[in-house]
Amino acid sequence: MPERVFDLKGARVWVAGHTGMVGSALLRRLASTDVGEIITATSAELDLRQQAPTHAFVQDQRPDLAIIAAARVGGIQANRNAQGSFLYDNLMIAANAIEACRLAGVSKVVILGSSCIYPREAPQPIPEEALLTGPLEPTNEGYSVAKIAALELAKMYRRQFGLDAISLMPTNLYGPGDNFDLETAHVLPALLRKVVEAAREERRYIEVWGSGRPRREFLHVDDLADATVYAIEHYSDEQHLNIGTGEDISIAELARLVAEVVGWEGEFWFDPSMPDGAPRKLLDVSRMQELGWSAAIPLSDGIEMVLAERSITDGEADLPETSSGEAGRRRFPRALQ
Ligand code: GFB
Repeated sequence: MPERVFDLKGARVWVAGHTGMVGSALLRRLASTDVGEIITATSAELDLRQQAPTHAFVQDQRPDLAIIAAARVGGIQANRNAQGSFLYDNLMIAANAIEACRLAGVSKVVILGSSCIYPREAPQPIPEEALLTGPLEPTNEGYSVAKIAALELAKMYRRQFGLDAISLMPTNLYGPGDNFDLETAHVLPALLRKVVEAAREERRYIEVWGSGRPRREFLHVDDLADATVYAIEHYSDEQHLNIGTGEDISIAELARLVAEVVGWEGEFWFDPSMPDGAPRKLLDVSRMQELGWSAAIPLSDGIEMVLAERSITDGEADLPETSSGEAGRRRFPRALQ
């Protein structure tokens, strides 16, 4: 195991975006470490798109470690329909948060991106070096450009100001607290909801967008949270790191797997009028493996874990409440209460 480069013991940790799927997984994971204090603010308390309140918050709270898990996220259709908002919101969140951390002297900053930063036709599996080597996938160009800008800002602030910022690029995520709204969800929660509802209503068919041929890699968000803590403790460099499982599956195969886990035996209708998006996005995860970390949750187990969530099995599938986790000593800033 590589040497420890950051000690979480007693650290004051700001998790930006703690109510989201990634942020709440981070709170669950951090609860089993010996961090000193977890600092959070909801988006109603602190709008990270606003520079002055973001800078004031970080100056006031003075975290030792900041994990920037706040983002505007969504599936292929949400991205395609709101490219400008995905670019603006994510750009502002990243710029304000990173600059605020630099000004407040935060010891370590973690930037979370996405595998969609890579060119549409990147070699597979995609090595980190493929960044900025070709045109992006058009359905999520706004989101990708914002995430590329964030990782470049982190890299340049490391070079110019010595900020210890690391950037992690997870593949497609799923898990508890996911978005199950069919218009804006990613494929896995969307298919899970469609199959659960078809089983409940004894329907024989469900609709799957696109051709079913694109391939995707799916990482359980608890694995991402574990990788994040591992990278915080063991990594400090400007090179961004891919986080994934190293395995992918076609959308048609995913639909069959979800049906199998749910125990539904119907058929799939593919809708070619809906976009396929990138043909494939399998990450090369050798850098993280060499550092000593690998994903632990197999896809079928992960789907079962999500299925066990009350929210999609109790008949109230739309937009389940995101959990803010049980991270123990959380403290809301007095001024924002
Ligand atoms: O997960 P998804 O929305 O995002 O879609 P991307 C993945 C694939 O699943 C696409 C197909 O080929 C979709 O056409 N698909 C089939 C479905 N049925 C459905 C369905 O019911 N709902 C959805 N959503 N898809 C997003 C990016 O791309 O992934 C973001 O737009 C981000 O920027 C995120 O990177 C991780 O993998 O295509």
